[in-house]
Amino acid sequence: MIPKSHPRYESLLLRDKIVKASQKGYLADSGMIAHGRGEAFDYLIGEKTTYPAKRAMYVAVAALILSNNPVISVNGNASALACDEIIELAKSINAKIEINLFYRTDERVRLLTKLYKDHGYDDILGTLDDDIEYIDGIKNNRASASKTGIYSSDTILVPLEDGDRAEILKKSGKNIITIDLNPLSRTSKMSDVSIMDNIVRAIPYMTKIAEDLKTQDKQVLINIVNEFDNEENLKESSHYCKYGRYN
Ligand code: PTJ
Repeated sequence: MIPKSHPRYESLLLRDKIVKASQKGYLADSGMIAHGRGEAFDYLIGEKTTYPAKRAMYVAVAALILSNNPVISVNGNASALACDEIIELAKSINAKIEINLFYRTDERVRLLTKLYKDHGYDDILGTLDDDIEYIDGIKNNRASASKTGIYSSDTILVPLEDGDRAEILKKSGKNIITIDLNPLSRTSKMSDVSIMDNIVRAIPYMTKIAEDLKTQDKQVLINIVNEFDNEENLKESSHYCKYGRYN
């Protein structure tokens, strides 16, 4: 039991979720290391959502609403930290959710399918029964995707994604949105929209934005997307790693 008065209460709660996911068997073995790296970046930015991250979230939500087949890709870490919030975002923007694991095993897929079911979501893609295809014919796990989900999607939200997978998705011509606390990661650099924020803050914020943007004209959303420069925004984001905590 973590006392609420602990100065690192929020951070310890997230660690606890990660530890429990590991004990339940759906976190990748290296999921804790990935979490630690994210935690370090979050500490540097003062554990607050920055202005450039908010800007990127507006663009991301606009792009997802404009898409024909938007998909939210989920892995062990994202599910451990934000399963309910991901389901809520998916419903609000009419996106599919797909299990997409870097370290894919049948057992982890089975456990994640059950997790989403237990949280009231039955339509998850990428399950053991799903029709899996290989992007651009690359016959390895990193290129596997559900036929009706990532394989045929135009825009994919890939939080906490490994660089290799992001690269394959990007090369296949898809619009890639990431949530990654590391602005220097290959995934952040390669994506069309990079949100440098903690997934636990970003996803609920995006759901709020969606409620607003869904009521706007299509042209307003197109303008939001077209006026965005991801490279510039990432540069601005990375300044917060140096100064964020001292603001
Ligand atoms: O569940 P699997 O098999 O798909 O594996 C998931 C991990 C995350 C282990 C796998 O994709 C991996 O190895 O990823 P990387 O290369 O460690 O990249 C994860 C990125 O997410 C890093 O840049 C971290 O800084 C970032 N990150 C970690 N925790 C968070 C985060 N970004 C946003 N919010 C977080 N809470």
